[in-house]
Amino acid sequence: MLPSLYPIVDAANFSTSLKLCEFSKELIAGGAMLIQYRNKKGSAREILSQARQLRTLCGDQTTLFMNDRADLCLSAGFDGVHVGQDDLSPAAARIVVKEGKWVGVSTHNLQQALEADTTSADYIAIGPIFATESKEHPDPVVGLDGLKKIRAATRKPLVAIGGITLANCRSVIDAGADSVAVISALLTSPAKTVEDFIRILM
Ligand code: TZP
Ligand code: MG
Repeated sequence: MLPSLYPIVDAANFSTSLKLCEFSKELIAGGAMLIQYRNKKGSAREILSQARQLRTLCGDQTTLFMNDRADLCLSAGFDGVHVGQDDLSPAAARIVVKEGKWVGVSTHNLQQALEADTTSADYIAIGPIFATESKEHPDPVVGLDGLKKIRAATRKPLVAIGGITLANCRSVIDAGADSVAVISALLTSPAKTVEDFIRILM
């Protein structure tokens, strides 16, 4: 089962690997059970190096997902891979990581979510729910009404993403999400903010 809070550590927000690792430790100190590592700009070697550092510092108690890259998920000893609409399909990612690892897929509208529902993906991410500045060229916002329609269309776990904050996260869960994925709202006071999210989402 996915935890209700799904923090994403985006390398774009950190000037060094050390800072990225310190931030990730804070998330875990606050109670994060899962982290997705996202690095849209690094080379495969840089991504693998940072991912291995994350794996080492997290130990086995934190579930780690690799964004985009099924191969690097395996190389870094991560627990799952999260693919988008332009990455390997969920079926192709599954062939790489096999059973026993998580495969998640990003969707941005009802049609994509319906398509993802037919795959072996373990969960479907949907967003942006609200406006976001953490993604280049984001798709149109889905909104809470859009999320409710997608909730009615699939039984797979739903991870909502995009513009989610302490102030609006409860409404996202109430609209049918199983989990909320968060980037920017965790950047200030990460440990305390994770604690606050978890308390609100309980
Ligand atoms: N996909 C849809 S919105 C988004 C991604 C990766 C960014 C979410 O970041 P934030 O800062 O929580 O809005
Ligand atoms: Mg992707």
